[in-house]
Amino acid sequence: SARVVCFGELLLRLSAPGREKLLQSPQLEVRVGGAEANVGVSLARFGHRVDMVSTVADNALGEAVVGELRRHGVGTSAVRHVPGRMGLYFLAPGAIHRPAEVLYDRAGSAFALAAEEAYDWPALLAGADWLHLSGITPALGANTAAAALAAARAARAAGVKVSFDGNFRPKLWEAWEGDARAILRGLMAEADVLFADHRDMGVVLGGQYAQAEPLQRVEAAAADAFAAFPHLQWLACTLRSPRNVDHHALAGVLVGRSSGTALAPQEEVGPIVDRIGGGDAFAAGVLHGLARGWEPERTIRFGLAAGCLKHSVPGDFNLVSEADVEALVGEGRYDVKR
Ligand code: KDG
Repeated sequence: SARVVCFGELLLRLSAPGREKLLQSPQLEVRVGGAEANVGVSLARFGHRVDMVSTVADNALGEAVVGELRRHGVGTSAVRHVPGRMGLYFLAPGAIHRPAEVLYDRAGSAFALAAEEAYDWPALLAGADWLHLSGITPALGANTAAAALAAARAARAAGVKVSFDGNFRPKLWEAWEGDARAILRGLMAEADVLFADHRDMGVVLGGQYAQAEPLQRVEAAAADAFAAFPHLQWLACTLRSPRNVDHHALAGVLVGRSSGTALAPQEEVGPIVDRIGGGDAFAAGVLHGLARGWEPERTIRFGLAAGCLKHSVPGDFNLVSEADVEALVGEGRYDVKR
């Protein structure tokens, strides 16, 4: 198994039950989330040794969040507890003709305010095989943008592979007028594995991907990414076809610098129980395959099946095992030779 360090904000998610809107709901359900933590929980459940690097509030909420990660097998000894507040997000899952609502309440969180110097990266990365981080952390402000870049550079210098999920969140960048293009470019330049599609690459590289087929757009974006980022070996994404608020179809794409494109055929997903964290579950599934040294084809099928399975689990975490994912891969369309 691999040793993986995940760096990012731990959030409390407060969601309205059922189909309720945020403005009407008399009760909110509390869950733990955060894109990088979601990846970490999946990887821990797949048998890897995962450590979270983060900063939480030194109060009962911070303690609860850290306890939840530990419960799912993620190491939390590198989480800093400091005076301050936890970041929150509010969610109403939406209903017919009404999209999901996500409200962030995380400005000035303990994580967002932590200075770059708060993290001793050479020590935190000692013995690690992978560092996973995402475009959410640098979108939170100048401190976290600097910290994310320092982490990625330290990993590169130490021979730790860097996995970066674009996770482009315009709302967060707009709040502080951060230069998303320049900052994400700097981070992607350190990445070995990139989770990004043609829209993300359009933001970062300015490319116009107008090819007729979604797959061609991704392949064109991947070619630009390989040209721009010298360390990059893999680019992965899902292709999503919306059906309705309860249902979409997902296909998986994994493009290798030297191995070409591997595809996981489109799967119908629905009725959806909870789609938050689906992208993180996909990323974790792909990282699992890469860490195991599987063929690209097997890797992308496992990644897509992991992402699909997440849609059946309430909360942000994909609380499934490798065997659960393999069982889904084993069903017909996910016919993987072992
Ligand atoms: O990918 C899921 C994340 O969006 C969720 O956990 C919340 O980290 C989060 C964010 O910043 O949106």
